[in-house]
Amino acid sequence: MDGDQIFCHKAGWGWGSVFPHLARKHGFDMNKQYTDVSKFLSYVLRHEPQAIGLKLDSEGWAEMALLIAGAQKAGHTLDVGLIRNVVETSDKKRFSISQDGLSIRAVQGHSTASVAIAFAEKQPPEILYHGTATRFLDSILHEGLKPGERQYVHLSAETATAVAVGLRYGKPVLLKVEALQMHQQGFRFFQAENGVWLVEKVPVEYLCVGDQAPVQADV
Ligand code: HQG
Repeated sequence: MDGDQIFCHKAGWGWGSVFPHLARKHGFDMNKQYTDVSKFLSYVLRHEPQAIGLKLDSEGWAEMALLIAGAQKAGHTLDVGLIRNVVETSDKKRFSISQDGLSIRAVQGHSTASVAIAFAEKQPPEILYHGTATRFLDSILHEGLKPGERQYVHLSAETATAVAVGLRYGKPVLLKVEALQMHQQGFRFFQAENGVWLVEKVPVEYLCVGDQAPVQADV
């Protein structure tokens, strides 16, 4: 799984978000602070809510107050302002906060079985992309793309995002997915609110490596 499993155990995240000018003056690295908090949120809202005694509903929502209290007990000081800043500045818009401001959820990427978001089914574009590392290629070309510990295989409409995802695991390789063709043949596609495309699996015959032709299935 990705780096979102790793998070910083340092307490005292709160003040830099409240006094950003002081944070800058004292050389406090807010980017790092936000990244640490984002990884912590990914960890508890996608994978291990029970690690801080948190319960998610089936749509993935957690009560903000319980999240903050659970985090505090585990030694991580959070506050609503800091969480809002992290959510608003998230490059991939990983999280969303409910309209009443009382709840928060990860919009995709879950592995926890307690969450089953009812994503709306959607027709995908002709081609979607998946970024992976060269070391996984043999296995992928043998058995297709599988979701691993997550609930879905994640695909993106842009090559740059896919390559960045692949880079996290080693030398990146871009896979092209014949998404529309899959859809026409009965595979269900979903799109999370941050634009990430989700599908249960991608059989090998719908995959191309870079610009190559689709792979012949092993049957
Ligand atoms: C690989 C990021 C061997 C797959 C992104 C990937 C995404 C196989 C790894 C989100 C395989 C799973 C998800 C097979 C797939 N044999 N390896 N048959 N099938 N794999 O982290 O897609 O920054 O669960 O290629 O934006 O890398 O975290 O999935 O390398 O949406 O918010 O198995 O993570 O979002 O890894 O990344 P992951 P992913 P965040």
